[in-house]
Amino acid sequence: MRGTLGAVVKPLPDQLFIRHAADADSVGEDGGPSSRALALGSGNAEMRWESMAGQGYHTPTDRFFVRHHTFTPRLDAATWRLRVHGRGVRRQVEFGYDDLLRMPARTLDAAIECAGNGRRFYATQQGTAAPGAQWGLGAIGVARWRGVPLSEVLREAGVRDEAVDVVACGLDAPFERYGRVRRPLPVWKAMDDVLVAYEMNGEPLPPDHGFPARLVVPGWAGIASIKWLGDIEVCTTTVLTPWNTVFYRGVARQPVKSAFELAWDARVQLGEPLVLRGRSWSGRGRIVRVEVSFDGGWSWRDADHRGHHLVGAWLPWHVMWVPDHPGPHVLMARATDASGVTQPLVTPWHPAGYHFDAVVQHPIYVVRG
Ligand SMILES: Nc1nc2c(c(=O)[nH]1)N[C@H]1C(S)=C(S)[C@@H](COP(=O)(O)O)O[C@H]1N2
Ligand SMILES: [Mo]
Repeated sequence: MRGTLGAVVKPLPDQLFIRHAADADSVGEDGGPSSRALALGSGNAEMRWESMAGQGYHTPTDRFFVRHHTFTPRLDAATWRLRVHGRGVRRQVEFGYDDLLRMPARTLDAAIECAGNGRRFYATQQGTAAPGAQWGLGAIGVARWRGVPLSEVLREAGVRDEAVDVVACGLDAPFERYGRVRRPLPVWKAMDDVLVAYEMNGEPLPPDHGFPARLVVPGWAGIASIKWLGDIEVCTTTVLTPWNTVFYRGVARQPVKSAFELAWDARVQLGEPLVLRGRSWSGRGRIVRVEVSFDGGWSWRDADHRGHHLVGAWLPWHVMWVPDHPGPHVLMARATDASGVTQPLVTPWHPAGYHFDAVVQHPIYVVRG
């Protein structure tokens, strides 16, 4: 038994995270409300992008964003069970933690990104605030996940031809009046590239990220990647849950986005050559081009990259720049993905603030040395 009790909640230091206090008055979209917001391991925290500077391809676990509807449950791997059942399978099966560890394992480098990532720019760039946690661009991380393909888990139960939706349910506390956090996946996606992960960046999954096991659904909105997995129901009809009707309605694949590995309002030296770094990603395929503007979008320059880019993860890039006049500047980066979509300057309004894919205006100050 390699498992432990999921008892440790990770610290969220201010150098690595921006916390989003759950607001008791906000609607229950991504981020709120929760009167339990003061409980240990509750609430939401996004990664500060400057904390990715100098890091490798993956987001270190200590700075990977955290998004809970309630709070981190303490689960014991020794008694934990994953149940697979429903009309869409031939037989009900149960897996313990050790059963999963004994099954054929796969490693997957993939991003998890909240559908509400970038929500605050609806207010700051487009003048109309969307309700919910006011995420900047830090509600994304890329980790090396290891676990068992969901297709293998489902095969043990014998998937019927009639199967339509696969509903994954978490073991965390019920969210308000909506019950346990759960979300249907179409069976084709469930059988395609989804992982039942028990490891993150080479360690057992930490409690905040779903110990003992979670789904990792590449390219899709974070809500699909159910943490603290306890139950998978395979259904023969389309399923409606609060998490595809009241919340996260109509979101599946994530759009294309870009971020600089730089603090907001960063100070840079006048006249000093600078290598600016960032990353771009899309749930619809690889990034094929990244352009950067230093003059408010009048002119654009191609960023360089080494082509290290996995489907379902991100492309790191860099660009040289010599700031030639002091004062406030705006940096902009825009990416194009393999589906041919380039980040627009304005995102169409979304009432829940999902899918903000417009070019983000990143303010910096050029100062004399
Ligand atoms: N059981 C359960 N799974 C969940 C959630 C939750 O609150 N409970 N939050 C979802 C949402 S909205 C997101 S964006 C991701 C966040 O994953 P992370 O906290 O590991 O970054 O988990 C998803 N899975
Ligand atoms: Mo999310």
